[in-house]
Amino acid sequence: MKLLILNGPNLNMLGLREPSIYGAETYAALCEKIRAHAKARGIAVDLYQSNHEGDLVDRIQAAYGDADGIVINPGAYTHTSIALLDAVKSVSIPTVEVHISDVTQREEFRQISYIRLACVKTIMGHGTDGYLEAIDYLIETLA
Ligand code: CA2
Repeated sequence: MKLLILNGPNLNMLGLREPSIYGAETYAALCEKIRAHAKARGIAVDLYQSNHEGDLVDRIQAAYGDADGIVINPGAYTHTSIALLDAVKSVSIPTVEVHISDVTQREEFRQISYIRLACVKTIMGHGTDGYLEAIDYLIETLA
């Protein structure tokens, strides 16, 4: 089984600013945590982060026929991007939406999620452990 782990804009800045919202773990440490978890579960993971919407669309399309599931934290594109929604719909790969923070407790503009319309599950407010929960959920449901 192979999962694609996608992160959107500014998630490469994790741990460097706003630790009260997003925690102190860096993006590199998050990647290591995900790789170790995947190894322990006996699955393969591809990790990709981009600050550019089109790059994320390209990476989702490239997963077609390659990845069995997608874990995506689209960052701020969660709240704006119909292009990412359409990309996930177009590949028909089971996709879990992850947010480090609990966006339901934040600003009004974070209350809409376009990507959610194409996702089989949303995990939010569990910090970076949410990525591992999303991986476990996909392993269970795809098995
Ligand atoms: O809670 C999440 O995971 C978010 O997807 C993070 C996004 C935000 O726009 C979403 O509403 C919720 C922000 C990405 C990270 O931005 C940083 C900003 C400052 C320092 C570190 C990361």
